[in-house]
Amino acid sequence: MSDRKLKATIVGVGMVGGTIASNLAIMNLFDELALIDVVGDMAKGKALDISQAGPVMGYDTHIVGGDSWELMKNSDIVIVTAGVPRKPGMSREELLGINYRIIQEVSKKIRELAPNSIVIVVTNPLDAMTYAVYKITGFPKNRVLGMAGVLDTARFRTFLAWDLGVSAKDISALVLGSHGDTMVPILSYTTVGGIPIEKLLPQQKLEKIVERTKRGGAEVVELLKAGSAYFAPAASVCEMVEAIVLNRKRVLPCSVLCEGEYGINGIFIGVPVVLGRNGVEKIIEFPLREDELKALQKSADATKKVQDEVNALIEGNKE
Ligand code: TXD
Repeated sequence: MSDRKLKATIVGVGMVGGTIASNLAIMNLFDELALIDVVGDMAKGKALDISQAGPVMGYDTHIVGGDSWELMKNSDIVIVTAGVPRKPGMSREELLGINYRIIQEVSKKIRELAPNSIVIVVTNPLDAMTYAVYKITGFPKNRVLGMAGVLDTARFRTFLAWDLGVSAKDISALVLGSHGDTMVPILSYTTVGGIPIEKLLPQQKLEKIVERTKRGGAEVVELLKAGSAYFAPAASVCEMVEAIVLNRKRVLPCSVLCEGEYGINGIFIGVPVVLGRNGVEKIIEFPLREDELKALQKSADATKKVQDEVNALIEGNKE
């Protein structure tokens, strides 16, 4: 038997990162979890707290926390949730600049200390930050992916299930595109126990649900008053992690580098992929309805603009 230990690191253990850490411990996927945050004592405190839930919840994962980058050494999976959310009066460009600097530092450390890891990015603006990690680490494209589609799809499935009065488990759906206003819920391939959704709900109702899905994050933010959603985002990340670690070959929408698929080139955007031990094992390309394909390409155009800003930041940072 191999004595190789599986290790995951979470960089940024705020609301989303802390919840991911707790979930991963409960899921018993790793021998070791490392929690890194600029606020070192907070990361240490969360590591301690989650460890102490172990005897009750039935796990004995070794969990460490702090502000030292060394903690991530030799991780198999690195999850990046470090960043700041937008504050009132702050422009998206300002947020992009601040989070880019954080992502830049994190990416360099990943390259140095966890060179063989698979990186899952959560920080917003999601698709552009995933692109930044890809560029700065220099990792192959199968080892850098962003989480958004699983969350957006989970929200879509939840709303559909409520409307139909059925279990959300029986709703198979797909939300593609960028994590933002231009996301594309694919109605033509959404089914309820195998039945096409468009046969079960009138167009007007579906449009309302699509709109609510697009505002899914904002709706939670408005209610929480401080911060944004974290339970559903963390659960979504963990589903991706499980698919990779257990080599499940799950088909999930993730932000990955498209190179010609769906007519999109050189852009990180949400498309269906097969997730397994090698990370992104394959992008699944299938014929979309014309309006859906157009919406996906429009979403890619919007992402490209932000990605170009990232490119400018990368260029500006070269000595
Ligand atoms: O679908 C999605 N991808 C998203 C994305 C769903 C939910 C949240 N989404 C984004 O994730 C959100 O817009 C943020 O950019 C991140 C993290 O959200 P969270 O709600 O967890 O934010 P917090 O609670 O503010 O946590 C961020 C932590 C915080 O503890 C900081 O101290 C830390 O990041 N941080 C850092 N850690 C390490 N290194 C550096 N440089 C650093 N800077 C901040």
